[in-house]
Amino acid sequence: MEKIKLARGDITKMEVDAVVNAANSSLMGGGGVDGAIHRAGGPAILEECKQIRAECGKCPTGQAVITTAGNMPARKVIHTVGPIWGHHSEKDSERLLADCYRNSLKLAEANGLKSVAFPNISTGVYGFPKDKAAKAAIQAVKEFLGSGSSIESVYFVCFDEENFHLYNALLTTNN
Ligand code: AR6
Repeated sequence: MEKIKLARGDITKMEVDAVVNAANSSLMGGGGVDGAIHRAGGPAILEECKQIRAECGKCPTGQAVITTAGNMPARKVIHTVGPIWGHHSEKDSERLLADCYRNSLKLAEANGLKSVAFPNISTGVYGFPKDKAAKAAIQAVKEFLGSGSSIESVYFVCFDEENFHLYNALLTTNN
């Protein structure tokens, strides 16, 4: 599907309408890509996250919220919370991970955003097996884009080599 693109590197540098953050349900920041996004975007992101926490409470697994992207080239950050591997059945984990991609794209659409960059949600600290995560992510995005979406491009931004090779193989064989 030509709307789906593969990129390698640091998601904080992406010139897209929205970068997605692999957050935790506190929305208060953390390590990995979450730390990188808050560092690159600056304190305005945390300020908005605090406001969301005050109004809506914690962000449940699979759900997504939106803030400014602060100093990053992107316009917005969509924060989603991936499942922690081992906390749910395998089937539920795959469904919750797919929810992250679907709900992030829904939120992008609702905000009139056309290009979205995703990191490989849950495949770092949260320990989701990378091959299973890549399959679930690609399937969820393809289904979403296939059902009449206003989103024009979705980037899978792979930071590590293993994910990049997995996505490269899956996207070239499935296209
Ligand atoms: N750009 C793109 N991808 C990145 C970057 C970056 N700058 N840095 C890391 N990755 P992780 P999770 C990749 O651990 O597993 C945080 O502490 C990384 O190689 O960031 O969903 C949160 O606050 C990996 O493939 O997120 C949560 O507590 C992917 O991003 C928890 O970690 C996801 O790894 C979330 O864990």
